[in-house]
Amino acid sequence: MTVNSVKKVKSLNGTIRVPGDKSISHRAVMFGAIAEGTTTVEGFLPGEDCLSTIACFQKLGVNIEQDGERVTIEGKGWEGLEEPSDILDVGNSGTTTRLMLGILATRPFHSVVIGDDSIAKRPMARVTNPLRKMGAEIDGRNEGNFTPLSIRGGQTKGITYQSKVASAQVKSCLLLAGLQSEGTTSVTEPALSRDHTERMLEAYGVTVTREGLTVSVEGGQALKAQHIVVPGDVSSAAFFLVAGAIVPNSEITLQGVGLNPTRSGIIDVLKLMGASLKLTNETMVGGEPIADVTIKTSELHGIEISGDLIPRLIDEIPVIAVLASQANGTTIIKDAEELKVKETNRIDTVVSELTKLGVSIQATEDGMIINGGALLKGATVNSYGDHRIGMAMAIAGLIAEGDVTIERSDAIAVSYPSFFEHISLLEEK
Ligand code: SPQ
Repeated sequence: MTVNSVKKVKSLNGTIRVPGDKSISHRAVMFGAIAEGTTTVEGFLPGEDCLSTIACFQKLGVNIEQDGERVTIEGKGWEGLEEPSDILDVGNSGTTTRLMLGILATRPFHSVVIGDDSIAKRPMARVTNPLRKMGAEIDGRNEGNFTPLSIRGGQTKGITYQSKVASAQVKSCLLLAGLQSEGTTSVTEPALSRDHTERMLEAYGVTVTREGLTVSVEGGQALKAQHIVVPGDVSSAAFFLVAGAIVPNSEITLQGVGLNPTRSGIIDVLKLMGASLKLTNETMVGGEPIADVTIKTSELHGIEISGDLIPRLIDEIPVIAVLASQANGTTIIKDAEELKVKETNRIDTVVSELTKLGVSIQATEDGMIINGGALLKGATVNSYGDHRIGMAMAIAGLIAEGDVTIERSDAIAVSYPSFFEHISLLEEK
């Protein structure tokens, strides 16, 4: 088991560039794999999750070369995918699992998908049920809800689907299957989830129709190879935005952060809580808005976070809980049941681990209530194999009296392999 200890720092100052966006890196590789021609990716996130995506598509017969943040994918179109002779191991990645199932649903061959212990507990019926309705044959534990999953694709039919959850993985999975199905596929969600699939499919030459909360594609569409530049991951930036706001005497600039409005809820929350934050160099990269974000130590106050804001910051809630513990007053997080089906049950793990550090925090059915003004104390905590829990605890450690020792800290490499290096860079300056 890997263990890391974090000590209190006097201040954090300087400029860093956070790694490439995880959601966009996955999509760049998958879409390149089904496109015709050679796709090149710049700014790719070489985190474990995205490396799992590369390994799966290599097993599907696609020639992919990765060198750090550069990836070259020799796409041969949908027909270029081949029946894998080995199981497809998605590691810890829900995105790889659900989006790849959408692609496999239309391929006339058999594949077996497995992942780690965390993936084995995450619900897959949200994609396997609609994919079955489209015509794919899928089997697996608990009637196809859990990995290992076995899938045999084939000629599928378009679907009109009302998703119960605001999930980009459900939406993307069905849209990908829809691209090779008969007729139209439409997905409606209860609130807008991240729209990287829609934006990137358009960049790859696909026609995508959006009307309110409904996205549709026509079947029979091919993708054309592209050069994709991946923006910095706002979900990774969130850890340093919170650190900048809560560590005394700090000023941090994060360069080239992706600020797609479906992902930028953390910026809204920081502003609503009173943080001193500035955006500069706002521009577009690969169809996605980016900016440099500068944050300073701030006086914060508690707020309510709920409704349509939740899908725009769902992955940031663990570190938002750390932020809220340092605000004046109470912060209430509601409508966030989806936290229960992430790498861990993030309501339970945030509450249990922050309680160990001295935060007064209660779990609710759909979120948590965090009392501000906590004086954090050192303790041994556990990531439980969840990268975002590990990083949230490390950020708390920067202001705790006494060491915060994080068990299973290796999980952080799933999305941010250079996380501890970046902390030291900001400490040294
Ligand atoms: O890929 P994975 O494991 O599902 O990763 C997480 C994360 O914290 O990095 C969730 F646990 O991000 C998801 C996110 O929560 C990535 C994602 C995407 O790229 O489409 C969408 C969100 O999940 P969902 O289920 O709401 O669609």
